Amino acid sequence: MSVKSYSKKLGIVGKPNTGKSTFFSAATLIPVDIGNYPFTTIKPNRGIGYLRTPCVHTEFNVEDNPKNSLCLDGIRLVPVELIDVAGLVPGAWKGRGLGNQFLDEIRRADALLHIVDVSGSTDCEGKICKQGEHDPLEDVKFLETEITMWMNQILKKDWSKLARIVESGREDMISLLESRLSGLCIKRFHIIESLRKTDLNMDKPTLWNDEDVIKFLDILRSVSKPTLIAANKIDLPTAEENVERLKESGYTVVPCSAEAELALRRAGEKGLIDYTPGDCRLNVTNSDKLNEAQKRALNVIQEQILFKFGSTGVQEAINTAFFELLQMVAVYPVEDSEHLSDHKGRVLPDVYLVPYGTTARQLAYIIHTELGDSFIHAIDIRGKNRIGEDYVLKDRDVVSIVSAKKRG
Ligand SMILES: Nc1nc2c(ncn2[C@@H]2O[C@H](COP(=O)(O)OP(=O)(O)OP(=O)(O)O)[C@@H](O)[C@H]2O)c(=O)[nH]1
Ligand SMILES: [Mg+2]
Repeated sequence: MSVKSYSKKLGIVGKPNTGKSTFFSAATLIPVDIGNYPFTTIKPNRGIGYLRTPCVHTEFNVEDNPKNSLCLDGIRLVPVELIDVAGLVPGAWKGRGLGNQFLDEIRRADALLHIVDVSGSTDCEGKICKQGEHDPLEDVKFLETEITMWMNQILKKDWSKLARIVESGREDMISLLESRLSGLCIKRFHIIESLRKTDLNMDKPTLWNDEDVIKFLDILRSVSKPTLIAANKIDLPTAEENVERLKESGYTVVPCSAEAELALRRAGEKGLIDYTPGDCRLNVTNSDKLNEAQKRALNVIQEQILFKFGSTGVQEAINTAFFELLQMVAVYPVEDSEHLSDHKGRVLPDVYLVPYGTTARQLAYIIHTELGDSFIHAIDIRGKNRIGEDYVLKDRDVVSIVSAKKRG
């Protein structure tokens, strides 16, 4: 199953030894190196994880045949791209550790999932320390600084030249920044939104001092690389209090145990348990094949993680990143509005993840340029009514696009 180019990428980031690769492996079921020491990962791992959303087939009382996604007992799993990168240590923007290599990998990420060791049992460089000794809030601040300083380094070289071009009236600030930062997946709307949030004079950039530039880039970072905190290792005793502290500090935080999720996914894959990622419970299906230690481990996960937190948090983190941070909606285009199928008769074949604000006609263009060009109107299957090109799609909409041309 491939992830189409319209899909967004989630970068899994953080200092070394926090559980990034464990999270990645749990989400993708790709076996990768996991180790209790810093810099286990050097080369990035890329893979496909899944968003979980209730499938509309139950509501429409039809049997579906998914093509670009999966459907498990009424749950649609929509593929998304995940990138697990090497750990980041303080000063990475200057090249410390695997510094720039790491930062270069997250250029193409649309959002970041910051895996924090919330138990505080690894120091700022990822070395094991006494449990609870390290403050995870420090890690959150440090990652932000590193990314802002990295952006600053990219821009600083040419800043005075850019500022002079703007003041001479040859090009405006937004277009200049857009072309300078396009390689970082920073779009025009990110720049406009960030400039709106500053009180700096954008017609007089030669007056901006170093601090002003950094202040602006800090805003641009938060707008263009929205970040979710995955408070990992909640299974350790020193974690809980830190989860609360992180939440109180205003960040979007999802408590999780990547290790527990990996154990459940592997047991599920072997047919030992019945478990869909994101579930709040597991069912042992093959108890004879489990030894006593495995039974105890599953019991601990059930009692101390699933019952207590509602899930392992891995699925919730991926869903929150796409649905809340990136404000995506999942829509089901169909060709045949009566049978909810494509031209081959496959029922509810595809789910498209599109940013909130996408219109019916824009969806047509995403599916096929020709479909966008020949768009006449669309049908909202749920409401059974005709919708125009400017209709803004909502999450779980099922739409059929009526066009002037029939696609072959
Ligand atoms: N207790 C506990 N340990 C975890 C959890 N997730 C990962 N670990 C452990 O943390 C250690 C580091 O895990 P990795 O996934 O290799 O961490 P990483 O962040 O990818 O590390 P680098 O690649 O070195 O940056 C391993 O010993 C894991 O078993 C968790 O949820 N709970
Ligand atoms: Mg790793």
